[in-house]
Amino acid sequence: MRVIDFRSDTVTQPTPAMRRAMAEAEVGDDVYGEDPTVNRLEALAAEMLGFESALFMPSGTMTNQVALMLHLRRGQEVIAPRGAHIYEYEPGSLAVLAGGTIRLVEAPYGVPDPEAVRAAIHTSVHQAPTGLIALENTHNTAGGTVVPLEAQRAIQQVAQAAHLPIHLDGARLFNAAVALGVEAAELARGFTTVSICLSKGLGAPVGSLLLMPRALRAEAWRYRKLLGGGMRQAGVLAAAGLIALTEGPKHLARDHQMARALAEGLLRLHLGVDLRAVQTNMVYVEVPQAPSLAERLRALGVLVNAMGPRRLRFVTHRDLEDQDIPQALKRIEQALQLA
Ligand code: TLP
Repeated sequence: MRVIDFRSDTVTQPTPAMRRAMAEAEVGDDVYGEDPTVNRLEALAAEMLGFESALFMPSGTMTNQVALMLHLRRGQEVIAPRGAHIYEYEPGSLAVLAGGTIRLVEAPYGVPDPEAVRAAIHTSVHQAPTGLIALENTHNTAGGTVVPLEAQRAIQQVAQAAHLPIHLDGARLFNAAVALGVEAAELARGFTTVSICLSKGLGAPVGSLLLMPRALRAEAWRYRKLLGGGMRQAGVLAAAGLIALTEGPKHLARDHQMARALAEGLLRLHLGVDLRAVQTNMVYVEVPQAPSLAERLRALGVLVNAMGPRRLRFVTHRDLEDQDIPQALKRIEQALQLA
């Protein structure tokens, strides 16, 4: 039985072209800044996203955390949308590494109201001072939802007026760009720092990049080192990353179509799906007992993540075949009958 894996877009395998590029990569010691393939990847990412500089790291968690360390002083607060990955799935790293705390603002479909962001900024000496505003695009726990450009610009203006830096967790920025039909650079513009992941829908085995102004790079480099993120001949990874960055975005529209078809199929099975939230490559489903349904699905060869007691998450990605969607729907119907 073919196993259909919807747990995440991180499960994608490197393509044959990536594996070839990895085998043939020209490498050097990146801790000396001498890996030509890493240097090429960083230069290309900076150019594509309209930034002065980029730094390659092993994970999205590390790029986000280095950004938080850059922007926050001990005891400062970051304002972030409810459900933000930096809070929900980076296990206390903000407190441990940056010494920061967080203020979450309501964010229906991942989009905070700019006025609520403005109101959340602390200026009183009796409260934790605000040091940073953060956004997430696409917003994972809101459904892989896209932050519209007008909302983004309004929140960036709030940050600017308050002289605050603004960070974007753009782990799936290219999904947002494809959904909105704009260049990723357009969505990256106006942020102080942006983190992007090559290892999700873009298909690389490992790797994320932090985009930033040149003036922040030396400090970011030091924090990456502090976290143990110096990777020596990392060009073998960057070689796959270069293919992910240039070829990966072309596959995302198909991922989004598959998510849509899956969501519509799940609705036909009378499952709780909010179609309005299905904007990219994720489908969240409300069910009474998510972990036990996930277990039954696993037994039928469909892998999904239970994100809490009553939510299942399906993520589509390039390693799924067209037939997998109707096939998965059949197996899901079967699992529901077993309940
Ligand atoms: N998210 C993972 C899990 O941690 C939930 C996933 O499968 O979706 N920002 C966002 C918005 C993310 O969704 C993720 C990964 C990260 C950052 C962290 O990236 P990695 O896993 O490379 O540290």
